[in-house]
Amino acid sequence: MLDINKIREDFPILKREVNGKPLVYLDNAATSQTPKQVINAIVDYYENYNANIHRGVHTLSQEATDKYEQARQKIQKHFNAAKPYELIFTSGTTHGINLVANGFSSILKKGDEILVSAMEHHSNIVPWQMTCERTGAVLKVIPMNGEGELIMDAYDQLLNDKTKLVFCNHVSNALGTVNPIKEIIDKAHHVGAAVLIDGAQAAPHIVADVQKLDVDFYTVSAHKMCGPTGVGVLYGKEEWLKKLPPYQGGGEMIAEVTFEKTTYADLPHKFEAGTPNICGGIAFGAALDYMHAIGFENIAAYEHELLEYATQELLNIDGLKIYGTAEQKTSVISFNIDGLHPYDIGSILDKLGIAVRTGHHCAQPIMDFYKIPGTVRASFSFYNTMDEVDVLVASIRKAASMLI
Ligand code: C6P
Repeated sequence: MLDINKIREDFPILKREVNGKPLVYLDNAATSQTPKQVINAIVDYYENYNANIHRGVHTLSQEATDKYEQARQKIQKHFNAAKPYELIFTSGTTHGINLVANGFSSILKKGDEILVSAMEHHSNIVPWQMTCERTGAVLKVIPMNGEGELIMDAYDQLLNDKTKLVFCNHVSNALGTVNPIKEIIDKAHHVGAAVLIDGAQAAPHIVADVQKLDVDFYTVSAHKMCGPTGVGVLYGKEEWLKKLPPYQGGGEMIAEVTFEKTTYADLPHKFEAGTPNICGGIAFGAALDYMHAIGFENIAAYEHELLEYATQELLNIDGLKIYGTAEQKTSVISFNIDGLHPYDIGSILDKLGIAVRTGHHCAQPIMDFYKIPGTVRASFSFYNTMDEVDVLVASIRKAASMLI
């Protein structure tokens, strides 16, 4: 049992008003809010040991380096990676995917096939299209059904010895579907293909054990799991990270540089050119500490209650249709109301203090599948309350009555 009122005390922003109403923050899938424990870690860094890392002999630099590398180890432990250097600090999920997609540009050949799920975020589509353009590899799509679940029989049909890579999100940002990634990974490995899982939307709710999953790449953003923006992590199996060329060149990623030739640093530095988001990495570690103190199982159980209650209450609203009705879902509800534009509903909800996301959610192919311009998306976190669900439902009814 979580003490939600006590948890809410950790999030200063939840006390503010928006348009004269108490803030009801239901845009957690876009970015989560930041507890004071994480804010304090950021302040502590800038007040006490702000310095560049891995470079200086001076005390501040060594302290910052130690804290940054401790954060990497916390992240390693969280994802149960075999080695700390299998975790590459990035600016977020988008960066992690681009790093891998760029690396595969030098591995894929004309006619190779790569499979993508029908419910990807644009950041797990566009980098691969760019890779296909460069290499002549072919992108094929694993289709989904009306519930927003992948059609696994079709996946079986698509896999063959030309398949070199499969990429899929663990959880869909627009639908909330939890995909059967273990099955996806095992089947891909059976034909010798590597797998990249976009964990951006799973990470706030589900702990992924990368060794148990046997996944080749798994990537997340800190800002969706109580951490700051501009930092994330790419997990890659050591053998893959050794095989891929560096993504960016610059300081920190080299062993030796002459004008004739450069040799690269060992992992993880080979992929970490330039001064990283030092404070962000340390704060990411603090965010993981915070979430573990609450407990991911407790979080998942409570968010499931929020999902069930909100789904049931929303479906009582005339003309409301939910997109994404998979059996396995996180606390994301995408919906529309007959005859109303999602943007209009979102704008009225904002006037009533409620933050939701409207539009295509950077997943246009999903909207095309349902032949809709977009949805209203309410996404819940462990600091949301059942009362906030009631406020959301009453406010949607009000918005609908104003618009119809
Ligand atoms: N989705 C949403 O509102 P970045 O921006 O790099 O931190 O994460 C990109 C990303 C990748 N994959 C998935 C499944 C995602 O949901 C996101 C980010 C936000 O749904 C902002 S578009």
